[in-house]
Amino acid sequence: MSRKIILDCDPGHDDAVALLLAQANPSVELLAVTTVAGNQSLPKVTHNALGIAEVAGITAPIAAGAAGPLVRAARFAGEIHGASGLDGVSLPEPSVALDPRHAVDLIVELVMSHEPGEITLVPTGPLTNIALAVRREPRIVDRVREVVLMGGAARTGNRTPVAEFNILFDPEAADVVFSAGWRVTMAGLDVTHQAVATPDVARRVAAIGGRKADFVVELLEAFGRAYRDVQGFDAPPVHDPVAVAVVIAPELFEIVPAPIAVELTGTHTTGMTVVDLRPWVPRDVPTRVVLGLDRGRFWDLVVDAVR
Ligand SMILES: [Ca+2]
Repeated sequence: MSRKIILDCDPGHDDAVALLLAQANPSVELLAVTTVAGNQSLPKVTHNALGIAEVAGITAPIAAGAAGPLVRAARFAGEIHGASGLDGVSLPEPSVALDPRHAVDLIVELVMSHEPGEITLVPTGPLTNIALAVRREPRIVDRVREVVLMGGAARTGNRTPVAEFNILFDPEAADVVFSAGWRVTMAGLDVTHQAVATPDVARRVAAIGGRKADFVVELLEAFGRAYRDVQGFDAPPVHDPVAVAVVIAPELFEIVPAPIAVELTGTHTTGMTVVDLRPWVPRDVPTRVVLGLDRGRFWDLVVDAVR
């Protein structure tokens, strides 16, 4: 039986791969795509989502959400994703129309109109929309099956020594989501930095041919350049599809229950996800951290999705 998901994203090169995977893999059913400011401004990431939907053949509703963090000023990720949020990639003009509903309303509507435990939320951007949905309709906490998110880090950050971009962009929203009491599975940098797209991945995708494959090859090249220039990676870590893959095939991942708190007031640690991995700490908590993956089989999922 396929798992119903709502993908909340800020495309973004790696969000694009997450969307392709979610649309094509038969183990998940994409109910809606919602957008949030993060990698770039809300109009830009929403435009990108519509263009990606065109390439990926997504027919689910696409709705725009929060234009900025709950409390703080927005700081986009232009150095990685460029001025458009998807630099270096040729995007078709979208023919699908944006859904008129606000993303937060759409999330609440879908979760409340499905059976409890049916819908999994998969956020791959800042957690603003998800936090707002919890505030707007607290009953979604008991109805959502699980939140599987890309964000955070148990060990090393990227925006700061300890903070990952999505969480640092809106730490107050992340705090709401991590402390709500529903099951949260955090696929952060600990695992996504292992999900690197080495040249053999690009070669496999290129060999498929066609519009979708060309799009992904272009996207991996642009992402590769940015990660080489800015963070010194030989091959780019493709973060966001990891969260989708955790829903599709959890057996490919090392997932450990652990208490997770979001640092809001640290002098040097704001936006850090504090993951308690001390062995004697009780593990009967609703939060889990993903620490490892079967890299080969992860890329098999992505390559199959493109095919
Ligand atoms: Ca993202």
